[in-house]
Amino acid sequence: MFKNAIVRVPGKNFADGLTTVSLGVPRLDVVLQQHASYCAVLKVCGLAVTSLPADERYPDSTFVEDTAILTERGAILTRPGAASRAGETAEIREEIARFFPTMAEIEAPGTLDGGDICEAGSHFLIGVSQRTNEEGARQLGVHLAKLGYTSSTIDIRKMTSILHLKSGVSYIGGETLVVMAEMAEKEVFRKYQRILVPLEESYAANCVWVNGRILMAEGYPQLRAALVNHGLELIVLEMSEFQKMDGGLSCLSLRF
Ligand code: CIR
Repeated sequence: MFKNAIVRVPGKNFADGLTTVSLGVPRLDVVLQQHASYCAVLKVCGLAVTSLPADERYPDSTFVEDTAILTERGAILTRPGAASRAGETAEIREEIARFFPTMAEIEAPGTLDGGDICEAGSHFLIGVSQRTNEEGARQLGVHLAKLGYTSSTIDIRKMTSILHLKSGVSYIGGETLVVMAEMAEKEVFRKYQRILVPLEESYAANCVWVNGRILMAEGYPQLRAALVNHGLELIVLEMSEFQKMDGGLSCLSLRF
C-alpha cells in the first residue's frame, strides 16, 4: 500500500523547462488545473499528499519523481542528469528526510533520474538513458541490493522517442507491465505479463498504479480498453500541458 505522496506545485515559469517535443507552449492556468486534479486523485486513492511550493529557480521541479527513489525499505536521493535540474535534489532532501531520516545518494560521476527507475515488486528495472548514465545505474543497483532488492538495467539510449524508461513502461502490480509495443520484446521484459501500448498511443505507457487503481492519461482508447479488460479500475486524467514538457503521470509525484 502506498500511504504518501510528495508533489511540487508548477511554477509560473513552467514553460521554460526542458522539452524535446513540439506540442506548443503550456498554458499556466491549465497546468495548475491539471496539477490540482492530479493531487485530488492521489487523495482519492488514499494518499496523504505533501504539496511543496513552486520553486521558480527550477522550471522542471514539478517533476519531483526524478529526484529520489523511495522504497518500503529505504530512500535513495538521485543526481539528475540535466544540468538545469541538478539543484532540485538539494531542495527536496529535507522533505524526504521527514519520512526517511537516513538515505543513500547517487554520487558523481553517476547521474540518475527517477523517471528511469521502474519498481516492479522486489525487482527494479533501471533505464540507462540520456539522463541516467551507466555509473548512476550501477550505484543504484548497489544501494538496492543493500536493501534486499534485485535489479536489471535496460539501455534505452537508442530509443529516441522516450526520455526515460518509464516513458515507455509502467508496472501495474502482480507480474504485469504496461509497455510500448516497440520495446516489449526486450529480454528483460519477457518474464512479465505485458499489456502492449500501440505506437500511436505511446504517451499512455506512462501510467501510475496506486492502491489498486490505475491513473492513465486521457485520450488513449486502445490502452484504456486493454486495462479495463484486465479488470483494473481506471482514473483518467487530462495531461496535455505536462505532455508538452515531456512529463507524464508518474513524474508528478513521489509515492511511497
Ligand atoms: C525534463 O526534461 O526533465 C522535464 N521537462 C520532464 C521530466 C519528466 N520526468 C519523468 O518522466 N520522470
